[in-house]
Amino acid sequence: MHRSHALKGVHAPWLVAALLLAGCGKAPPPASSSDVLTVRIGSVAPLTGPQSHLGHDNENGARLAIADANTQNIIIGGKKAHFELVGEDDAADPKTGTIVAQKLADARVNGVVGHLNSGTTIPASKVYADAGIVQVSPSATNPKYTHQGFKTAFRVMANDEQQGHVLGQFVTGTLKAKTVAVIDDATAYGQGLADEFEKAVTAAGGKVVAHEHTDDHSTDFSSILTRIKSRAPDLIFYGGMDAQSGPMAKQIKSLKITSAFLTGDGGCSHEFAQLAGDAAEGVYCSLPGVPLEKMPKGADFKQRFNAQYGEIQDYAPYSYDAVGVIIAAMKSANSTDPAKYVAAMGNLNYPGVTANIQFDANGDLKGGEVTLYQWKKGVKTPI
Ligand code: ABU
Repeated sequence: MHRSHALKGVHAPWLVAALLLAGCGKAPPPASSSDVLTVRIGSVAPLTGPQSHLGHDNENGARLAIADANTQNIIIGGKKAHFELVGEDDAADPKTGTIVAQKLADARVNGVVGHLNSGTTIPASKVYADAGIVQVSPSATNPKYTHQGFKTAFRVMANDEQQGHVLGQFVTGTLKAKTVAVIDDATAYGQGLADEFEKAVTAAGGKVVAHEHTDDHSTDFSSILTRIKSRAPDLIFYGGMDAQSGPMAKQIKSLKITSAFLTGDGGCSHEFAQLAGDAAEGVYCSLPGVPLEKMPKGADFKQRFNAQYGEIQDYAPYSYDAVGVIIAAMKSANSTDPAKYVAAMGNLNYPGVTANIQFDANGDLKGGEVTLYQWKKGVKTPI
């Protein structure tokens, strides 16, 4: 009698079954009878501000990987995994980066792809390490990120020690530049790469005649460039992002500076060519990895990404692979719990879009490559 009263108005069938079974002395079914396992992967990048085009590029790379994974009927721990992207905006700001990282840690996401910038990735990595959450950056290249002893930190591209060395060799060896001027944006990435570049140039016998600093929001470099013009270097190197390298290339041209101009990966995007216009012609830049057309599955990725999201800026394929390695490790460990699958990250041999991905003991990509390009008629051409 009492029981029928209790059931009145109860519409959840599992609850009715549970109550009836409890009355029969049998164990009730679990609260969720679903065979679907929801797996949440955070993606953090600047989605607002001057780098938002790069942030959306990263996020869309991750989004495409998640959409692909959801078509693959992936079973983890006996359940069909359904992957969800949790996108967050850190505005390329280190403080916001740690706030957003804590938000994802509190939400207990199963893994994180990001952040985009070294300046946000490095402080955020401590938050993820403390929470035991696996983090894979698709684009942060400052070596410090993977050299802090955090077992949760991984990256899927060559770091700036490698990039700076290749750039230094290129300038002194291939271009035969004797004097260089260096400008950086005073960020972990820009200044870090500029310092590595300067080290490599000096070690190869080149002379650094000026080293100037700007920031990642400036767009007027006329006083810096005027000072550099008076030193007449063979080459100007910029360590920073495309929102600065584009206008800088324009101002180099308008000030009739004849030095060659070279930037690292942050200044080497599709957006650079848009911002620089015809001043892009002849500019050199470097990108970790091999050209997209030489990547194992690059052509297919490009065609599918272009159809859904438009031009690739820089790092979308790496973001795609960052999701891929997390899921591969989950499958290998048969668990979506970072504490259980983190060990599998170190044993992966993952056939990604960008490379065959294996990590070293620090979480860095083994055998990472760097490619040099020159802009020719609006096309970033490998040299
Ligand atoms: N790798 C260049 C852009 C991202 C960063 O390291 O800050």
